[in-house]
Amino acid sequence: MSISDNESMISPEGHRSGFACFVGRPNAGKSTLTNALVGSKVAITSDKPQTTRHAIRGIVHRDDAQLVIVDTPGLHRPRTLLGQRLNDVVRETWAEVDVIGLCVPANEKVGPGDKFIANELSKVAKRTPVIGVVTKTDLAKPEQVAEQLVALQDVMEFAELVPVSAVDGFQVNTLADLFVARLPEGPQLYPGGELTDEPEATLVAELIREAALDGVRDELPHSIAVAVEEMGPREGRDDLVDIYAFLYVERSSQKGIVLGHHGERLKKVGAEARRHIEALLGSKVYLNLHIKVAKDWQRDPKQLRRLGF
Ligand SMILES: Nc1nc2c(ncn2[C@@H]2O[C@H](COP(=O)(O)OP(=O)(O)OP(=O)(O)O)[C@@H](O)[C@H]2O)c(=O)[nH]1
Ligand SMILES: [Mg+2]
Repeated sequence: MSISDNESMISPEGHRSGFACFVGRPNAGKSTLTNALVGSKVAITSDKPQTTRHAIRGIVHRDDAQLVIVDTPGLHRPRTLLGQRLNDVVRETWAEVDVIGLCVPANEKVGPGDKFIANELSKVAKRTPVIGVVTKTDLAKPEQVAEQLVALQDVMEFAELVPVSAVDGFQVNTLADLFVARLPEGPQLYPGGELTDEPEATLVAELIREAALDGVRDELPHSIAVAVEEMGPREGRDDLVDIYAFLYVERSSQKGIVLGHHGERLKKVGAEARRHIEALLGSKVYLNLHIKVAKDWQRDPKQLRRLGF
């Protein structure tokens, strides 16, 4: 076998690889779309704004390409230090990828938030192609989708515009094709079958946070953070993983809400999270979940650092 044959095994002729990121205002459907593209839940989702708090990589494996999707936090007007940090993550991410997808929901008018982001992206677009992605088409009438595509043409010059639905799968593969077409030729970046490079403990903490977000309102979703303190197989058992995690809130009044009457709410959150964690780890899980007050952590650099921001 010649050297060139050998090389072509590592990186077959025409094989592409690289990074695409989703940006958009909170709740635009970026994480749900990331999961739909990857075909597995790598990012948590919720109807609360600012669910995503770091750049999450999801990997799409195809015969012709390896596409790494980077899901980012929703870009927003920051009111806390955490908010500023999240926005920084978005800008750092879009500066590094091969192609950007700007997500705007089909069922909401193009607003100042979308225009603000588009305006910033216009500066990046000279270097990096930006694809306009109209999300959640299943929630809009076809006329509304068409109107949204037209409205988006006014906010910036896109390399492409595509309507998709992560829920019914409409054009999800088309979007993958559009991304892949803009990746450079190159070999696989991740081993076959790897869907994300998120550490297991992070995925677990996120699943707990997702369960905790369900049913809370107003400021509380923003105040919740979760950290896994300890995680490992129970001694002498290969079918049971022990997980000790802290659920942080910012004020003691919030602690009561998360706990619920006689701790009922927290129990439900734990049970729901455990179901998802067991599916993720493929084993039984004992989850020990404790609430802690970390006063105003969203505004405190020291506490933010401790929580990984
Ligand atoms: N019907 C429908 N709902 C969707 C679709 N995509 C997302 N959603 C819903 O929209 C809400 C927000 O979705 P996310 O994927 O968490 O949004 P996001 O843009 O990642 O939000 P942040 O992380 O806060 O920036 C959730 O309730 C999703 O279930 C879709 O294609 N169709
Ligand atoms: Mg998200």
